[in-house]
Amino acid sequence: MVTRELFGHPFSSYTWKALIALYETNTPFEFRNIAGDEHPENEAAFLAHWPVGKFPLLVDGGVPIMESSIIIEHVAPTLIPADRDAALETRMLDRIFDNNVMTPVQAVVAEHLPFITPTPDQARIDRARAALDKVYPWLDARLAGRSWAAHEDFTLADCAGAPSLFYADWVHPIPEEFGALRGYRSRVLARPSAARVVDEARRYRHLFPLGAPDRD
Ligand SMILES: N[C@@H](CCC(=O)N[C@@H](CS)C(=O)NCC(=O)O)C(=O)O
Repeated sequence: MVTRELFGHPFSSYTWKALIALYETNTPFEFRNIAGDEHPENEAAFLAHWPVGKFPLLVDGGVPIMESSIIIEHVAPTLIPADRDAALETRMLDRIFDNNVMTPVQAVVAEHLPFITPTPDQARIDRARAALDKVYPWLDARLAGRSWAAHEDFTLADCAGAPSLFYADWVHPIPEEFGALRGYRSRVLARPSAARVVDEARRYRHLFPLGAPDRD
């Protein structure tokens, strides 16, 4: 019997992060889609567990678990290396992808969503783009010579790297000169677990408020 339910939106970056870990580890679960009005009962159940309304949310045997990184630690502990130093590096890169890539990406996207920001604030957009311009060279240097973000194997950090870089390149293209970062983005998105979430979300691309590019 499936006791794990993941509430999320198929086009949401943080939902992708949790889904990648679940697919990567072949963990059985039921996906409860909260997209639009497709399944109103899912949204009601989700908000009953987590009134804050941030997704994804895992409900495991009736117990709600919030925050994508914690969901991954809960369902897929093998995606954290056993070695302490490697585990710290994995968690650090996970935080960097979320806080220094995905957060500015979300800030730019929010400025293009009229129901969040009726009057786009160009200064806020410029600050978020400048934050991406600072982190791209750092990531490029950090990823040079590596297959995966934090370790020789695919980890939690790559679950965060795939969605954050997918959307970052749509919002603020990664310059050609950052070959290691661009190569990592292609590699992590070709990983079957990541390619699957990208494919499953194709029918939602019209929702991307800056206009989805005709690639990926
Ligand atoms: N720190 C959270 C971030 C989750 C998050 O920002 N999710 C977005 C969707 S990708 C969301 O819930 N947006 C709706 C909202 O903020 O109300 C995590 O890692 O799970």
